[in-house]
Amino acid sequence: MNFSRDFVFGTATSSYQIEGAHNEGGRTPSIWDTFCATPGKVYEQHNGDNACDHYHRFEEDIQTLKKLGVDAYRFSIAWPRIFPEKGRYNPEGMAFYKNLAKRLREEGIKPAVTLYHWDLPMWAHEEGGWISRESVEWFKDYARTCFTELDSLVDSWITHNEPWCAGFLGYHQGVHAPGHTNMEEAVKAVHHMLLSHGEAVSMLKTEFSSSTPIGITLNLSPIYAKSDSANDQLAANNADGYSNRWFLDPVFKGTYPADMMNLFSKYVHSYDFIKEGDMETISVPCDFFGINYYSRAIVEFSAAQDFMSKGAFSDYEKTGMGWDIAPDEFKDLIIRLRNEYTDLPIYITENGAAYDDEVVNGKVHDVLRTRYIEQHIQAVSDLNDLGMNIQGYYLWSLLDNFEWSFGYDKRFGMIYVDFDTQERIWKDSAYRYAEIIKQREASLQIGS
Ligand code: PNW
Repeated sequence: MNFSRDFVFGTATSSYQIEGAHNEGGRTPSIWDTFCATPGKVYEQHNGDNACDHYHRFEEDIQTLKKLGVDAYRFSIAWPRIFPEKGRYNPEGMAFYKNLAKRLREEGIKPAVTLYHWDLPMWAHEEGGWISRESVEWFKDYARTCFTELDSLVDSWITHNEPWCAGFLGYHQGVHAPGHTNMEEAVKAVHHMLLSHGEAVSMLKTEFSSSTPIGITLNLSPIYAKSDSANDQLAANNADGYSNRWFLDPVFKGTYPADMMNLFSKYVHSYDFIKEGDMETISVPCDFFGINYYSRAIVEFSAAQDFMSKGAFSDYEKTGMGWDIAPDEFKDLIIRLRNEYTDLPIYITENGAAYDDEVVNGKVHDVLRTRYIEQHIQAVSDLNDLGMNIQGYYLWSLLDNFEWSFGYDKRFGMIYVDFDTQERIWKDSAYRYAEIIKQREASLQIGS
């Protein structure tokens, strides 16, 4: 492995997944609190009420970050802590993040901050949520407040995390909050999220004349057809359109893909929610591109599945989520992005794996996760040898946490969390990650 001195090794979390303290500091509910309270939505009706209690234990967690030796820590801000009601700013909520960012800096860790990692305030949802174009204005107010209070403490801004999940899992597939199953709503919600991204990027650069790098994070998955048949090829094209191009094209080319607009028009009765100038706003130049990579997909044609192609069997080894372990396909993905979309610096803002970890004599020998991480960091190194300009890697996740509809059943952390006692236990993967980070420094001292 070969990493330059300024390559960023980090780890990532998000507010609702780790903070807990759901009714403290003036926070009001988000759509995820409501979704969790709805029977049948989340595994054993788990919720983020307490999660990792990070809100009270952030000092301990910062010490863990320090011991890991990470350069950067990616966390998100809970919007309902900042604006618990429409138009009412809550300085107490902001104080938590100010302090967190300040303490990270004091410890030499760069804060990389995500504005939206899915916890939309309930008040905003009740006024139409992302389906309403007004959401763009609410998000701008929220972003402006965060920029005003935190820009001097933050090393990079991420406007949105994975609008595919927030939009399509939340409003089309119904498996994430707010649990709607309406494709027209989903396409509108995505449009407004992307618009709010563009608006926030422009705001930071013009209103704030800030030089803090800002970008968006997309979850991307390379898609392969099960066979050469024309039908399977079409299925792969459509799956790629739904998962990847519906986001890449507007952000980098200022257009939605025409083939997908056409397919979606069976559900989307009118595209007149796309106003003049919107596509220019969405495609405003950013400073970097964030990618969350977990797996690839193989699809086959199925008439019943419409544009959502059917997942096909694969004999690849799987993680605890049942996701194929595919570091080579990760390379395909990045090379494609370089060829077809962008020269911007890339950050892998999430990569990791869930497994059923077991504590034995106070230790967690997570051999499979450790190997997953090594393989993907090796892939990043290989990609950089090919000149792909990946500037950082954030491991998902620092801690076992609330894994959305899977509740606490899926553990993604390199640090094990006992959710009864809140004890944190280093898994072998955490020791290995610390070693990888350290070795990079050691080899550089010799080489330079
Ligand atoms: C991402 N899928 O979510 C999120 O950014 C994290 O909050 C999450 O914990 C992590 O990945 C692990 O899942 C995803 O269904 C959720 O394809 C679902 C999917 C992809 C990403």
